[in-house]
Amino acid sequence: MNVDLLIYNIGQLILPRFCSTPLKGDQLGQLLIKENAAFAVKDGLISWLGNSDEIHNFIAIKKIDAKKKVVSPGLVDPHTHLVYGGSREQELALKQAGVPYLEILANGGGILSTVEATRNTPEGKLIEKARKHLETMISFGVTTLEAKSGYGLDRDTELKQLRVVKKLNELYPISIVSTFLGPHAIPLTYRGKEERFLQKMTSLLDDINTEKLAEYVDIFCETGVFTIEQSHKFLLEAKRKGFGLKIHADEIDPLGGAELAANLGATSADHLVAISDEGIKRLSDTNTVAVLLPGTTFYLGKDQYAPARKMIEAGAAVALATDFNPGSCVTENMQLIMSLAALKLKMSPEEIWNAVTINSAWAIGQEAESGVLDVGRKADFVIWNIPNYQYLPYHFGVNHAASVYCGGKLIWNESRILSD
Ligand code: IZC
Ligand code: ZN
Repeated sequence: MNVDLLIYNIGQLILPRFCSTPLKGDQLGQLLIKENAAFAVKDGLISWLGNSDEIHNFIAIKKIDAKKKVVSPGLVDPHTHLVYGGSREQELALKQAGVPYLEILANGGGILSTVEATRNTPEGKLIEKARKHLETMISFGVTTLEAKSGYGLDRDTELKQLRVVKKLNELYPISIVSTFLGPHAIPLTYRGKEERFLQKMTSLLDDINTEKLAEYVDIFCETGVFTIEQSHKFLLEAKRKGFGLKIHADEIDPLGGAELAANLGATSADHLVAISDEGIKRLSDTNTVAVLLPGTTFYLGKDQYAPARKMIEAGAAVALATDFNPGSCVTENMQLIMSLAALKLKMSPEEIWNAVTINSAWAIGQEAESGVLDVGRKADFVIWNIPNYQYLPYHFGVNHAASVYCGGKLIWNESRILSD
């Protein structure tokens, strides 16, 4: 049989399971590991998957000896604020002095300072900057991700950010799911006129639909930002217009964002550090994915992490993401998030691999395309420099990716530094 690519001698092939719903409860801890595996790729898709000793039937244009390494699906990062201007390193000293994140924002800093910088950065420069961050993400094994707007808070800049994501999607073979996060903060000029600001952001939905600039909407539902009632109103209107729903929920205060997400059939509820027991129960009753962001809790210097074990045991579908952004989690590294999930969320290696592949794909509606290696699926995969799948969360803070493939094509390789 003629194929484009044959990869063989795989020590452990990580095979997250595709079910009709995101993986919940005990299912999250089940991961199929196939030893001495091989698979073939034709026209960008996996055309065969089996044992390494069956490969003599194939004539391949290219053959890769995996040398007993671990291979997994490409990682999926379902929550990033990829596109922004400037940076906020001067806020680190404020954080060290104990000024809370929401206080920095209330004083016109934080998100609002990035808004200022993003408004002042031309589209071309935003593209160049986002490309660097995106390439770093890819180098850590990501082949599918989500990217939010939310640093414009006005029509032109929100659309500019979304157009940058569209452009990045054209420039790279990876998939970027676009989310409109217009209600990310209240501009100083709209203080006391929050309803008017929300109306203004809602009025952009038709333009975004017409230009096909986003599949999802999101809102920062938090004390001093948007209330539950405002979030409900915005999300409901977006749902009516055909958008999928996401929500920054219960990160700092338990406002009931998880319950709202479940009630509205949101695709995901994200953060959930302060989720209530009722919120956990409501999520468990639905397929709304709980996207946990332990990098943010770590970066904000907090001791209390999202109650991942409680959520998994209650039967909620859990996924993991970086939350890459210039304020509360400045890292593109999904592997670091996997280590934090082990150390801080007490998730098992099996749960973690499922949470960064198939469940994170569900969290952005990509479950039919990403997060699983199987015949007929897109050949997005990573070859890892690790002896077994448990090793990755254990050895933290470095890059274990040896090479990253998207649609059967090599898109990143560790040897790029040592040009041969
Ligand atoms: O720029 O601080 N939490 N939004 C909500 C963020 C963090 C991003 C930021
Ligand atoms: Zn976020």
